[in-house]
Amino acid sequence: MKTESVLAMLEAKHPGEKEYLQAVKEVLVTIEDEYNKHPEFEKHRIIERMVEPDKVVIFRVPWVDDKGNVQVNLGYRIQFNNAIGPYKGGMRFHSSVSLSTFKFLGFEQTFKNALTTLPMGGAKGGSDFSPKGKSQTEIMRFCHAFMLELWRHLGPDKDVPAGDLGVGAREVGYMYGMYKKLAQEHTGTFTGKGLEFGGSLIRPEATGFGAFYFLNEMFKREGIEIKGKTIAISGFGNVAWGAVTKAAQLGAKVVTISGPDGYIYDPDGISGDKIDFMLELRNSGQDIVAPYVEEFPGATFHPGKKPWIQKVDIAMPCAIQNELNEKDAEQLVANGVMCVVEVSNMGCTTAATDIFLEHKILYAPGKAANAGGVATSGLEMSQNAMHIQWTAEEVDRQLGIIMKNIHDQCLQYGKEKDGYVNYVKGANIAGFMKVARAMIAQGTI
Ligand code: 2IT
Repeated sequence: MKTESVLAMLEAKHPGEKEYLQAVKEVLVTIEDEYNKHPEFEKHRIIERMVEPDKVVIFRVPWVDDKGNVQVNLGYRIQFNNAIGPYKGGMRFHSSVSLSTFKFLGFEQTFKNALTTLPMGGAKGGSDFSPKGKSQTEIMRFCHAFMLELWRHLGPDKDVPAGDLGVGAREVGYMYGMYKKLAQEHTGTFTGKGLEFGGSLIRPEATGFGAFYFLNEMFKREGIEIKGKTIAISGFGNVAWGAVTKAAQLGAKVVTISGPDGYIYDPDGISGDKIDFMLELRNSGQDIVAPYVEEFPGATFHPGKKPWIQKVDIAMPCAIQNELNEKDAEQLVANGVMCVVEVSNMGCTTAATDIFLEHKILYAPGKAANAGGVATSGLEMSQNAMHIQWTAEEVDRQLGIIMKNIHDQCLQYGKEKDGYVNYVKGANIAGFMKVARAMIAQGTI
């Protein structure tokens, strides 16, 4: 395999799919050497098969808003790869999405899910529907309209969606409700469900908690403690909330959160009722963080700015792809950052990641660090299949074990001669190996 020729082929076939090509390139560059040690991969054309989704479903979603006007959105589901298990991955509702967004997310999800140790294939989906400023009934009507087409592509052992940006427990509830009615079964073909109808304890916290369990493993190797460290977090949604909650439990100080309107700097640290206020901010449906300073006047709001200019020990992007760029990375390094945990999917640009690796900063890529979310979705699927509910302690314990296991897999392939661990390389190769071996075992399909 030659990375350049595979990329040239993809660029010609899929021009303009920027995020997708970026995600593929990042993986190819890091696995090339290992790939070429295994002639069977080339023989089976594994990489040419793995970079293309198994199937793409795109459909029209017409619905009626509160004023009686007809609205038209696009729905997507990318069933990327089911070599190791049923398709699994979240749904994103955001005005900015395109086919490229979902293909990059589905591609990343395939590797991430492989790392979780659970039998889950990769998928992603969603819509260009923007929940911002929509009423509760509009959101419900949209979710129901969306499922009228998507339901036929789903199933508990076929394809199991969950939440992502713009899709939380409320949206999952509406989508699952319509799915259940149409499919005439209640087997939990969605994760992130409400606790009353098959949801798992700890699933809401899982992505943020898992990122800290991963960070803890990285720090343990270095003999560093999380306690007392200052942390910059971006975003204020579900993932950021879980991360801030765990940081406070571990005695670290989170000094920033952010939204599309700018970032909040709170020198006293975000803990206690400030964490609860994050939920209020999100529930307002306005997608802004500025109201935080009215509630907590010790903090300052920095309109239009990103939190990466603050001097902190740890940076954790928790919002959206490419939210931390080359300049941000340079700034963080100049300010002496010791660790960067990419919690959003592809939160760092390639140039930013390269800067962290060049400076030998402890750097965790999203597909390892944020895998706790989908891993706990896998645990929700297990509970549904067994018709039982585990305690929060039990789910949290299993999440901890899974994150440690992901860390160990990264070490296996990412350790360099000088002892530095390139977690990007480690995660990509470990995820790739599992999917590749499963594909070869199943023949050319
Ligand atoms: O990016 C992700 O891993 C998610 N949005 C969670 C997916 C899931 O199926 O729980």
